[in-house]
Amino acid sequence: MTPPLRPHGRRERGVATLFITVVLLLSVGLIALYTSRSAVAEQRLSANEVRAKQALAAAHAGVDHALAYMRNGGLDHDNDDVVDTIAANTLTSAGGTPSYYRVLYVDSSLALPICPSSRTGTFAAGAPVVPTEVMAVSCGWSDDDSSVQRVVQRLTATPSTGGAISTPLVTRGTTNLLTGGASLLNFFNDLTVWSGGSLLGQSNTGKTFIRDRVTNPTADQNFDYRNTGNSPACNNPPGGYTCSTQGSVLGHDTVGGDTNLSSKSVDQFFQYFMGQTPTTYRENTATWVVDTNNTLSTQNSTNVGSIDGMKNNVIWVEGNLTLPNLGTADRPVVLVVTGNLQLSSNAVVYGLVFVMGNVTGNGNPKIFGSLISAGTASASGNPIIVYDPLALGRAANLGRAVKLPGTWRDW
Ligand SMILES: [Ca+2]
Repeated sequence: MTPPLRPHGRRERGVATLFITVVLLLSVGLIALYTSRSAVAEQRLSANEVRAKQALAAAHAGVDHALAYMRNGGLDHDNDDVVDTIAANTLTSAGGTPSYYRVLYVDSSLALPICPSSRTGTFAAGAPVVPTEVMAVSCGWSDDDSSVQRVVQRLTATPSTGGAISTPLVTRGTTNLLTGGASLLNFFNDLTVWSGGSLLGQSNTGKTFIRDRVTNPTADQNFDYRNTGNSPACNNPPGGYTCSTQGSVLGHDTVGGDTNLSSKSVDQFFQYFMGQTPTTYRENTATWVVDTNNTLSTQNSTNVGSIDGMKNNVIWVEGNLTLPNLGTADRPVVLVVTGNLQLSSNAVVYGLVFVMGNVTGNGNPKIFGSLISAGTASASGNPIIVYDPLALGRAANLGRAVKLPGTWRDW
């Protein structure tokens, strides 16, 4: 008797079904595994992307910090001739995850530092030697240091005068500066006083000096034109100079009663020399604003002492000022005083001094550059003003820094 075939065929079909089921289950399992793996990878990718964005945003914040710092007092706030360092910063987001940045001012002629993988790693570069134009190199890190991004941006100062100034003393009103023992010197051209008013009250000790064309036929900028001594005298002029005006005998180097100056309003007079209206200049160009009257809505300080010894800044003083030491030959200043300027000291100033009010006093200051007054100049001391094209040239580009367009890069 042959055994029935049916059960055997049923068993075979059962095995096949089981096999297919197992294969299907395996496939589903593999698909599930694959999907979950790629979901994890995607999650990781998007987390990386979030962290990269976080780091880049932090790096941008660093550049903005460097720019804001430079626009408010320049690169050397403590006047030690060393470019300041900006401390490392932590940013906290709305979600509570922190990010970090460190930013350096770097001389654009030097190699730019790369960002360390850890936010506490070494990040340093040579200090800039040209303090009015620098590269800001900023590194940003994500919360876990897994992403680090670098942003580089050139920061450059803007013009701080309206054009070349060629006279040691300019006044819109009367020039009475030679009443005392003032000495005005110009080694480079034959103009020492340019006045909208008359030149009054010269004493025998007030004098002007111009270049001695016999000993110095050319106006060489390498000549030591700043060496005037403490009390230059007409019968013994400083080296390279010759006396032109003494007492009431005015030399050809003095111009009085010029209606081109006297017909201007104070604002027009300011704009003529500084290239902008006073308000625009204060808001966009001044790098340090002192408000002694406490009438402005924004200022850097209300303490006039905050400007003592400043270099490489465009200083705006709202109110009156007694002239302090300011600038050096290499790091001059632009000083704007909206009130009166008192010369009662032995201050030494390099750069351009612009006074909206009157110049008064009786001190013995020295100004290497130019003194411009929208009022009158009447001082009885022994001020010495030396026209200084080198200091003025450097003072002409000290305005509030901007990001130089086209110099941004995130690598
Ligand atoms: Ca410093």
